[in-house]
Amino acid sequence: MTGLPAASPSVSHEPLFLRACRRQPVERTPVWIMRQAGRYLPEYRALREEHDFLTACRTPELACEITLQPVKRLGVDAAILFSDILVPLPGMGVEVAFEPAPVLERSIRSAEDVAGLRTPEAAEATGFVLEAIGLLRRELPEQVPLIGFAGAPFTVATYLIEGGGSRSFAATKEMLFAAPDLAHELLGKCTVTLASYLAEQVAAGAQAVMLFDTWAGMLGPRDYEEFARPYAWRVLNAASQVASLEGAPPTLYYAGESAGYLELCAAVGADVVGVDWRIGLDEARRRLGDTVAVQGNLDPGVLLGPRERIRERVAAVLREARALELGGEPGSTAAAPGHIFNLGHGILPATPPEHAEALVAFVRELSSPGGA
Ligand code: 1CP
Repeated sequence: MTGLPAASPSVSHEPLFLRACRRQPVERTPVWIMRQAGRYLPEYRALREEHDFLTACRTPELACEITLQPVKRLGVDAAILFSDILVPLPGMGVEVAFEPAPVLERSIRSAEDVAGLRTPEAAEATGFVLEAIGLLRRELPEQVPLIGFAGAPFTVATYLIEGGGSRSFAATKEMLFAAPDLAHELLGKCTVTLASYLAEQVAAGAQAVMLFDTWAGMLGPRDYEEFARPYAWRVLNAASQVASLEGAPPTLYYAGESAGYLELCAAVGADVVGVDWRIGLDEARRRLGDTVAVQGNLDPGVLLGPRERIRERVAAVLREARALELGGEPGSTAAAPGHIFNLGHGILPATPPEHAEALVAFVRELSSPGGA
């Protein structure tokens, strides 16, 4: 042995969230909330009165402060960088406005449009994100790891093709089915950009990375296999290969409305698969197998109901997470290995902040030993 401190053989000092991502034992279920920094928080709205959304994303001190807001108020077990999946687009050559829904300066539909897109290095195009990560690693408590994130190539490509959000995704589908080669070229360019973006976040200090494939659910399984999964795999693979002192970062993958193709989501190769409320966690676990951790899956709408209902529904999610664990007492809400508590999608802006606080407190209480 040298003078270096010995590496602890036990992992129990590792933050709960990182242990759950790796399916290691936990004393209680870690919890965080998708879109936990945002419009339901009065402190966020106050800051947004003085700064517009993009300025907040592009100013490391502001992004850092907003990221910390829910950590301070709610006591969540992970922080997610305050940014947006569309922040890399200006670097590709397409400006974005948030009104608050995103509106792109132009849509990308022709071969010429695709050929004109740039694939910038993250350090050049989005250095402010990397700087915010550096600030956050100094500010965050040791037990609260920082999640970096990106949109998955398919989901980001839908915004480029549609020129913003969409309900029918008609322009996207037209490209997929009328010009599949062009779609693959566009997806390839998004993949190169987003792989660099996510890998650089890890190099800057992100301790886990999450890929949002929010609109993948509008594809049938066969088209998901062709247009979404391989590109998501490439981005996560690039991020997980970045060597850091802390080892490979756990990877999380969330696809919207994924109940119809959950097995395919597992094949993206992430350590954690996000699940929404359209499927029970017990059934999700059965279909995903036990080689991945599962994150979810409370309906965000439950937080609009009263505290008693929130407690009851938190207990139900914890019980479902446990249902398939060997040796678990039936009906117990004690922490299930490989489960991270979250909503099944982003928190709604109308949510009373006290209800988000209650959610975190209930998960802590009910999943702790003797808590049920
Ligand atoms: O006015 C405002 O303050 C802007 C509202 C807002 C916020 C707070 C937008 C515009 N984006 C964000 C932050 C954001 N977006 C975060 C960080 C906050 C946190 O989680 O704590 C993250 C992770 C995202 C990711 C994001 N943006 C996704 C994937 C996750 C999901 O919810 O499915 C998607 C699809 C977007 C696009 C987007 N950006 C903003 C809006 C309103 C939308 C959705 C619009 C649409 O329906 O197309």
